[in-house]
Amino acid sequence: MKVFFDPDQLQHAGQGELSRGRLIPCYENPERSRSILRALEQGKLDSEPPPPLDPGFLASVHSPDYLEFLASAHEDWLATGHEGDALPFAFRPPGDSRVPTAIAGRLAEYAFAVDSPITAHTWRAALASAACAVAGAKELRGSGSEAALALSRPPGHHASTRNYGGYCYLNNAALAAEQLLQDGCRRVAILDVDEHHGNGTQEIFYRRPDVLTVSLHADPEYAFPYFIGFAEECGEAEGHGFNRNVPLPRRSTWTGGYEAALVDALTQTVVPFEPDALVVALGLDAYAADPLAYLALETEDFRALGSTLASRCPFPTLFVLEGGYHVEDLGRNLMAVLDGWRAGR
Ligand code: Q9C
Ligand code: ZN
Repeated sequence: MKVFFDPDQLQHAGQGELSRGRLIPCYENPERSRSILRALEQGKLDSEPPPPLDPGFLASVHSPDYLEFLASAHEDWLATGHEGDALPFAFRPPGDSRVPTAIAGRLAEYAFAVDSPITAHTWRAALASAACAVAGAKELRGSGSEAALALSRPPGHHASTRNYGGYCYLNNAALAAEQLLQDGCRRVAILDVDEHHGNGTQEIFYRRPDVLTVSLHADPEYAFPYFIGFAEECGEAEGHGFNRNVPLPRRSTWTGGYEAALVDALTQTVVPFEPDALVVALGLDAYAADPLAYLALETEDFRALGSTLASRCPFPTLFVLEGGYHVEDLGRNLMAVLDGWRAGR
């Protein structure tokens, strides 16, 4: 299985985030990648850097004003007398329609959460992260590979057309899906198993029938991103019927609901869609010991998740890394999914 990773991704390292009323070191940090690289090495899997992205391709998912903002946000932040990481401290009051020009206002315009620092290296890392996902997509189509893995970091599934947050800036899985369509797929399914709802991915494809979006996640009734990810959101207009949300109760385990929900989503929604390729937005934060855990999967459950996907979804499959914040066990949990997947094929 080809694995894509670019060392530029290690350069995105925010100073801190707010958690439960305190400023703490960022959960989404470069050690996550290092944990995975160590596990790959032990499993004798090599990674390779992706070719650079065609910058115009980003516009297949994101709006030009948003891309321009991201590319210069940190420079603009420094140029106006700020220091450290660019972070929003205001949000649009309901009803106000003006688009701000000052950088502090533009951060408020484009951020939907305050958890995602923009550093001097964020743009370059986000580009490299997206490039991994796009290279993985090309690998499925170009080489006819059965599977590929994009070690995308920063993650992507919370980023929508023109908003960032939840540690995500560019929607890597959405860009991969667009690349798959461009390379001849008629239909692409995105299955999101990160424990948080993939709000960005849902929004991007909400009115389209060519990309099916299915997300299993902690119920937004109690979990981030709070406003979206409910079962009644089914898609709109032509996209009606092509979005499915499966919100799960707090601390759901594999045998206590997760497996049944996954099998149902695969057999009732993903497989009948007959996609030409499957993109798995692979978050590992449903791990019971994850510092952000709402759900309660164990390492062997990730193996079962991999084999369930492999046996029930006979489609070329691209794994795109999303969340997962238990740094020490992250690599092991990722390898469990891959081992399970190989065993299940
Ligand atoms: N300080 C992904 O897993 N913020 N994003 C938590 C706690 C939201 C997670 C705040 C978590 C977003 C890709
Ligand atoms: Zn997550």
